Amino acid sequence: MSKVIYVLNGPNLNLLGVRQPEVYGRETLADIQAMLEQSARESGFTIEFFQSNHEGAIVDKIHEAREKAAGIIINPAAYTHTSVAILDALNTFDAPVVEVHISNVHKRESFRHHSYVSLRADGVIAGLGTRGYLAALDYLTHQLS
Ligand code: DHK
Repeated sequence: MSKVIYVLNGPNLNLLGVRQPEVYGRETLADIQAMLEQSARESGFTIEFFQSNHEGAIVDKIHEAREKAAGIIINPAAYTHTSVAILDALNTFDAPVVEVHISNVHKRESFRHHSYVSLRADGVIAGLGTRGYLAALDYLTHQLS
C-alpha cells in the first residue's frame, strides 16, 4: 500500500504568516510542510505537499492522488464553502480524507459555517491552528499503519 499522504492547500494559504496573523497565526506554509514531513518520516510515511490558488489545479491534484495517495489532508480554504468540483473530485478518492481549517470557521461569518468538503471528509478539524494538520496526520498514520 502507498505510504504517501497528500496535503492539499487552497487559495491564499501561500500567504500564511503574513495574511491576517490574528486569525491564521505567524507560521508559514513552509513551516507547516517541514513539521509534517518530520512527523510523517517518524511514522514511516512521506508527504506530497501542494498549494494552489486555482480550483482546477486542486481537482487535478486530487485525481493524481487517486493513483498515488494513501490518504488526503485538505484545507480547501475559501473553496470549502463554494466548491462542488472539489467535493466531486474527493468523492472519486477511495481512501481516508481529513478536512483541516486553521481557524474555527464556526466562530466566524455564517458563510464559513457550511462546507461542501465535509460531505466527503472522514474527519474535520477546525480552530487548532496549524497543529490541526499534525492532528490530521496523526489520525491518518494510525489508520493506515
Ligand atoms: C482558510 C481560509 O482561507 C478561509 O477561506 C476559510 C480557512 C477558513 C482556515 O481556517 O484555514 O474560511
